[in-house]
Amino acid sequence: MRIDVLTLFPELVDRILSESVVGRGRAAGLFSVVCHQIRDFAQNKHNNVDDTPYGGGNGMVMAPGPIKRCFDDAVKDAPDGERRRVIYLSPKGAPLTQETVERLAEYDRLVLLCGHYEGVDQRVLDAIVDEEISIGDYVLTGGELPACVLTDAVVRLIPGVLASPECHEDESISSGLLEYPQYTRPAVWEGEAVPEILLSGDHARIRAWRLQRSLELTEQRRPEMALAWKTAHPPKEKKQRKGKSRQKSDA
Ligand code: 4G0
Repeated sequence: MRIDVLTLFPELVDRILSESVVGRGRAAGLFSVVCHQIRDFAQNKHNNVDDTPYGGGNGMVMAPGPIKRCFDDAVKDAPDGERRRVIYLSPKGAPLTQETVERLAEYDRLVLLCGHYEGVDQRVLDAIVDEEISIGDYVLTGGELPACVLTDAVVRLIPGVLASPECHEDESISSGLLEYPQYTRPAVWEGEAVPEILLSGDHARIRAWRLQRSLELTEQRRPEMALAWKTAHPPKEKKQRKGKSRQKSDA
């Protein structure tokens, strides 16, 4: 996969995506990230890329010209038949979910457009953007951190980026529940012991304990998620009791 980021702060995005697990996957050639400076495609003498909004109002709007020229330059050598998705990071986008991340991980190329000021002229969005995505209900000074968040979430699904592929299976969120608490050594820390069952070696009981912790936590923090999970995982049918002890309420 190749990810192109169209931004006014290409060095910021490049630095963030050069560190840690993402940086190592990138250095190993498991995917590539190319950051493009929108300002390089300004055509006025001060290299301005923003202007005042038609109709009045506060702030500035990013002009369509530099963004379109930057985009055309970014994709100029794209092979034909390439599966490409152009994404605009914005507070009014569709909420980013693990499901969206898994879908985006299937593309050959993602082009991420980072807005600033009060956003981007609607005409260039209509011309080049396939989907508008938000990483949450809050406003940031630019789309760069959301672009890095999206990139991190997508590239960790690329084989080889994470140490072991099983990391995806057990995961909170994709399982539909929040993750159970984790513990490591020492077995007693500042007087607090690790739950005894985790030291028992009884894997069936450990699995049941973890599921119970996950369910309780999800009930407390994300009741709507717990409800959805319970609907998808009805309790297992108990073995049929013998006729004599059956009650009227059994119908
Ligand atoms: C477009 C995304 C982009 C419009 C971008 C701001 C938060 C998110 C930006 C605006 C962003 C998010 C109208 C202020 C850049 N902030 N939640 N800031 N307006 O994903």
